[in-house]
Amino acid sequence: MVSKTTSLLLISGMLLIALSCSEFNSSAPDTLPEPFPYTVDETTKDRPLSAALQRSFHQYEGIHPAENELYSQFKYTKVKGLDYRNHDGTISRRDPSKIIFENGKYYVWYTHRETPVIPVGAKRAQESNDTIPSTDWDLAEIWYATSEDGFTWEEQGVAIPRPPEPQVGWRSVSTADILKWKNKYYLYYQGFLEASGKRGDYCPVAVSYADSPDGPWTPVNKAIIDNGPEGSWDQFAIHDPYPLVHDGKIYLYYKSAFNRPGNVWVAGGLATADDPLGPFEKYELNPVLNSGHEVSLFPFREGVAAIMVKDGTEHYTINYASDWKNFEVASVCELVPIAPGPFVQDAFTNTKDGQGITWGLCHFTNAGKNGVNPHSILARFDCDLSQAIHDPVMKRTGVYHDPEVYFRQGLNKKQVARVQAETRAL
Ligand code: AAL
Repeated sequence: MVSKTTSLLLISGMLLIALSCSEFNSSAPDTLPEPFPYTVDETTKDRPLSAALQRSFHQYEGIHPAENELYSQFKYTKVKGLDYRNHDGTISRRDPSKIIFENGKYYVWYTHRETPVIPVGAKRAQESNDTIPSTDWDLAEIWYATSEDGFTWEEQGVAIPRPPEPQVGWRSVSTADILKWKNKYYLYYQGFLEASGKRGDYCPVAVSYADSPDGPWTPVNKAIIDNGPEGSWDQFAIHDPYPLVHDGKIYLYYKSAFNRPGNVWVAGGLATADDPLGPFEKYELNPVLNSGHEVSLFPFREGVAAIMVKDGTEHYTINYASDWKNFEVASVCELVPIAPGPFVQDAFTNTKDGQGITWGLCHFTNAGKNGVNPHSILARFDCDLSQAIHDPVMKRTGVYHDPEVYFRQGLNKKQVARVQAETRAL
């Protein structure tokens, strides 16, 4: 015997099937949607859309880059005031920190290498010694400069020298970034205990603190963010420490490289702490950024935005995470600054409405030639990744480069041979 409930269920099931069949039939050719409209309005986003158009309406802030606060072009200016000894390769400045405004001027910290000879290169790192650097950031110190206008910089000298062996950073200190917390200043940086390139670019993160951005800096003399346990993605290197303040805590993003041998994957992680000297707790779902050779972020609205440079699937994009952990692609950019150190006005204000950025310093690592005068230089970039500024020039797409820029990306000999063989095989 079929119970009353079972027969009711059967009837409603049949009804549902009939209904969904009629829905299926209703998508027959005579009811195809209207063609996509010439003029897009408020209702367009709700019509049936292809996958790419779905993204235009639902993933990005606007259908046009001009309507996307997290899209920008980047403009570049040579900075004044920094001498490179005629660019002979013995002075290098690279990896600028974020910029802060204190005592009526801008401050930046960066890797400063001043060595009697040029670096031998990572592949020949075994030839490095106390005076011969392996890489451009070996045997380096953290220096700083100040500026009244962000274009002309006055070098102030060393902030963090190399401590004596065996303290963390004795071989080299590099790639610093700044935190201001309860009226004290903290510089986080890579502390090398061996010449970079010997086994890889291996180092933990160290920290020094001061009462003034002009120092004097007191080193903590220990790794403040340790490499991960054996077998984990950040077991060998913690690079590019980048602190911000969010939710009353220090949010420190960093980068590591892993998956060797194979295609090396460069990704970003997050470590948080209640105190600048730690303990730092790594987020359990690290890495949180899937791309980007250098780490550069800024509070934006309730979340945080990340400039993704060079490496990885999402290189040359701006990523955004409203919860500071789960990042999505917010825009695709070009000529993105390398190793950007932006001026982030609200980096440490615990803001829930981050204003964004309009400029900063970056570096060019190919200011000289390998084997001749290799070194890096600092440069200024400008952009409109800011809520307050609306600069239509920065929202254009498509940068025209000289044809020579393309032709410099020529085929190598092996590629030419391959191309010729392809033709012969036809
Ligand atoms: C940079 C940074 C880190 C690396 C090296 C020096 O651009 O990612 O600092 O260790 O390259």
